[in-house]
Amino acid sequence: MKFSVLTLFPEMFEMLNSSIIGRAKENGIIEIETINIRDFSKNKHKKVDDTPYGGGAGMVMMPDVVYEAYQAVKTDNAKVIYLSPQGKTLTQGKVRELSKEKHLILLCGHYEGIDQRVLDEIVDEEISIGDYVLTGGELPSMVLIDSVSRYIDGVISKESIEEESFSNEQSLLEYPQYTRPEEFHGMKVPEVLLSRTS
Ligand code: 4H3
Repeated sequence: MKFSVLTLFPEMFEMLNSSIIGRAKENGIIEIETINIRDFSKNKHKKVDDTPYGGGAGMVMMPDVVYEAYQAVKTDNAKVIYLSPQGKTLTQGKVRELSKEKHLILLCGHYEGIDQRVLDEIVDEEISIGDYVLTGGELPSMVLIDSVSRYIDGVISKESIEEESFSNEQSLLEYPQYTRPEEFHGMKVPEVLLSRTS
């Protein structure tokens, strides 16, 4: 699975070099490419945004710069996702569906958003990670990358995927977990679990 992230803040994605996702990258199981949208500005001051037509607060990312960045990474089998509070809420079912794709292009907005015309032209799906507004699409992109990567073969054990919450049709909830010591601050591990340490 390849993720291409279009963003003004590629350094934020260094977080994904740690832990399980970092190891999956090292092992070549997933690839995460970040593209700095600013690199595609033709303006001498590397400007990427402008004031909105019709007025209002804040700045809007310009369509041509975003389009050029997209052109630099698109492939024939890529699916383009725009992270926004207006999108369809990400669910575990959606995560599993996306994990079957070969190439996801994640478009991260900043400021007030992105010119609607380039969104209409390149975006296949608009996704939200929940009903709240963030300063940019970077954190939602990372949430999507993390959740989708768990379904890629070799990233985590098969058992972890099968045992987890939401993964089966009954939406079985995860139960509380315990490890050693057997007693902590006077609280004991439930008796029923003590004979079943694997
Ligand atoms: C996604 C993006 C929340 C979510 C986001 C979410 C900034 C999109 C700007 C960025 C637009 C304002 N906030 N809930 N913010 O998944 O470019 O909407």
